[in-house]
Amino acid sequence: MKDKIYSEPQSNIEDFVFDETVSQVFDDMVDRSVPGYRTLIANLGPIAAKFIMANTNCYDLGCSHGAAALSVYRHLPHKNVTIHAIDNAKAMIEQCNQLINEAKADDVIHTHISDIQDITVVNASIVLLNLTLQFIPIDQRSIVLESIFNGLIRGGVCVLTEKIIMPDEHSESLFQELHTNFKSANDYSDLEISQKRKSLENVLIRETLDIHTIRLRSVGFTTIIPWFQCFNFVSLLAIK
Ligand code: GEK
Repeated sequence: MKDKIYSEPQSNIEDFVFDETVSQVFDDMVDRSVPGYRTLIANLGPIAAKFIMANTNCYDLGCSHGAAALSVYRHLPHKNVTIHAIDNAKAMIEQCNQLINEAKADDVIHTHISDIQDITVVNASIVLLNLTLQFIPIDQRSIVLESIFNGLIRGGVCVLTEKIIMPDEHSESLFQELHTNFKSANDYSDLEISQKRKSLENVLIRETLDIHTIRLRSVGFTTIIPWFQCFNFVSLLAIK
């Protein structure tokens, strides 16, 4: 279904929530809003295949419709793995369950409706935070990453994808403009772009790449490798 949520003028723009309305159009929304989303998803599977260890867990935190979990599933070298796909939005998990069912992946991918701040990561070889940490309050982010680090086995990886803010005004406005152009080219009107931006203002809180890297180091990750960037969307491999 095509995303038309912000196509009509709204007198009062409320904070963005991942509800039933968003879930219905999510696949179209993310594809038309996140430059490189398909590349990200397509490569999470092959990345996971390099790190996955038998008899461990893989976590997809903030899984939405499970695109990342399914990409991992499709590249599993063996089935001795459990993939936990977790999201606190019921509507997202319901759609995720349907797609997992269609892929006949129910034996491997287990879904959970939960806040990622309330889960304990255990015996993990891979933890995916694909565009999710940006929705966690800044003062909680270290706690989430610390718990991921503690739950990873040695050699395990946390893949962190974020929309970042650039450290200087010039590159920030350049990337804002390029991102806006990307959305316009994907058939979003100026009204849709500005209303969506307003609704995300207090919900999606961006930080610089430096801050993310420093935080990952501070919780214990020693090897941090940027593997993807398109404008202000960046993905890092943080290896334990
Ligand atoms: C993908 N990873 O397609 N606990 C659990 N889930 C949360 C929380 C939280 N505290 N906060 C937000 N979410 C996906 C895309 S979308 C990115 C991730 C975007 C969930 C929220 O419900 C939504 O499903 C997801 O994180 C963010 O690879 O919409 O920009």
